[in-house]
Amino acid sequence: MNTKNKELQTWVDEVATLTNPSEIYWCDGSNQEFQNITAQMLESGDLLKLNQETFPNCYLHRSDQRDVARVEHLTFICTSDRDDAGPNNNWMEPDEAHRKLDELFRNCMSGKTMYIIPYCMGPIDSVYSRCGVEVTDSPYVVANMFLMTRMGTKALERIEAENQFVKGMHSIGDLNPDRRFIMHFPEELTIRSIGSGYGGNALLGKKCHALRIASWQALKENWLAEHMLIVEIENPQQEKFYIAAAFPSACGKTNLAMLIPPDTFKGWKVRTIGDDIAWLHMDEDGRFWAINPEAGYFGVVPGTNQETNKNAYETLQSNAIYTNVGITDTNEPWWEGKLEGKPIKDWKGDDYSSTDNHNCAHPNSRFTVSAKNNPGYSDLADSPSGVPICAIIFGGRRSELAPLVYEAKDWNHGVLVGASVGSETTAAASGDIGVVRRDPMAMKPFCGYNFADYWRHWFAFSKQSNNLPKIFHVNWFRKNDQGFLWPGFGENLRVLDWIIQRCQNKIDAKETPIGYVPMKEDINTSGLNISDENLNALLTIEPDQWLIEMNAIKEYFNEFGKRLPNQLLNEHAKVVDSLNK
Ligand code: OXD
Ligand code: MN
Repeated sequence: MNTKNKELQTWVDEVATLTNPSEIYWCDGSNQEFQNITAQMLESGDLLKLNQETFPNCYLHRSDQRDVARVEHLTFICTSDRDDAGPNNNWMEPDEAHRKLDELFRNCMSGKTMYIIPYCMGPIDSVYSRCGVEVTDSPYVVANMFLMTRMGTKALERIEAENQFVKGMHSIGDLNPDRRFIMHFPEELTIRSIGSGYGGNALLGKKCHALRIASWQALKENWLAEHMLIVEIENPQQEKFYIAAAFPSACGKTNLAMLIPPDTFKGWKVRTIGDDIAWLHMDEDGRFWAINPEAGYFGVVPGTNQETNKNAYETLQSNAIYTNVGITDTNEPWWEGKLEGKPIKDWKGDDYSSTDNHNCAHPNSRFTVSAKNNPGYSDLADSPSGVPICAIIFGGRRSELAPLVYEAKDWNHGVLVGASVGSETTAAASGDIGVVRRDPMAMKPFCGYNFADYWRHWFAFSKQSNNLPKIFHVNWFRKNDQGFLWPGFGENLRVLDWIIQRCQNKIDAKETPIGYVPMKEDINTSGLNISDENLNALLTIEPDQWLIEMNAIKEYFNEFGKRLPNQLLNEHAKVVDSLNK
């Protein structure tokens, strides 16, 4: 017996019988264990040492070339009733899914070690945290889970005390995309993933547990599990504000969470609570408190440098695992957007020269680091009660239409704003890039149940509280022929400043059919080189264009048929009426 928890022991025994490993190893989460795993991966070639003088304890992992992103077409929600998964998910009948997976998992670990990773999503002592156990045959997964979660003995103790955990079974299988599945069984609190070692498919605590399974649990238990960063902003008066923001993958969540204030914002401080996932619970006064269930970052590397994101850049100077970046002549990691170094090998390990016309790092190359590496880490990321949220922001990557920022008229209108998010696709998932698709609340790939029920769940909070956060929509990605209209990165604090002042009821705004838009003079542009023309374009609403957009949104909502909450259609109709006037 390796655990006092009978259910866990029985399940581990069953998995071992099916997968037939030559060894079973229970992870304790110690530094020594991490070092042992790293040493073993260096020996097997799974990890390569980077320049240890300039990048201490940094390693490079080159993945299988067909395994570089999330695979949404192979990701399934297996509920007994197909409608519970909804048109937003791929669905398979649970028994059929288990049969298929049993065949794929049979003997898949023979000759290998099976690692048992007990983990806790959220601070160990928070009532909001939830535990899980991931069984895997991948040492890379163990090393990444060590950086990304609170794992090992403490988590196991909590599981033994609580007697509840999510069961996650993972094997890299043969990495053949034809035998790759990421399956979720929310009714059984079970995840089964095979055929991929990529973070989003293989680190089961992250997308699979903390979003897909947790969103299902949140529906049943009246909370929210969201694809949101959480950022702490302190103004010169030392008042602190906590904002949660949902953007689709690779649209700048990590950058916003680690923002560096522009020079003209003297006395402002920005600290990170989380960069990808927020769990929100309502207190007795109707305020939402958020915890970050994760303990590390799995961030997109390309574009990161001292100027775009100094904190992220510093965060990945030590104790980082890089996946699919290139290397320089001095054995340092290299990626597009890095300001120094001479790249000589690309992410595949092939010779590379800067005159080559392909990328050196994969566009979805990643870094994994502990959150504590971040110079802007907020201690409150470990607070069991979380932080009180004053504003929720939705956003997408839209080169046209969506203004820089607008505020929803109230919570229910904000649910429409979130449900209507559209964004151009990125390299974080396999498939076409740059195509606008609906990504409600940035949860399209991550909501573990029918979006129609999800939106109803969101609406229900308006009846429970008069103290809800204000809801906003931002777009950093508007373009004209010359490029981006807004400089983004640290300058985004100018928009957060406006949002905070709106939360404090300090300033007015212009009412438009789609929501409240800033008066031009209320966006602090001091020290910013932006033309009046661009600022006007960023803050102007084009009713004709918006009517086309609202039509497209309605068509999308219609896919959800009778299950769609009427409230969503009412909110939609209100905006359309107002645009028609
Ligand atoms: C991520 C993603 O890795 O959203 O966070 O794909
Ligand atoms: Mn994400």
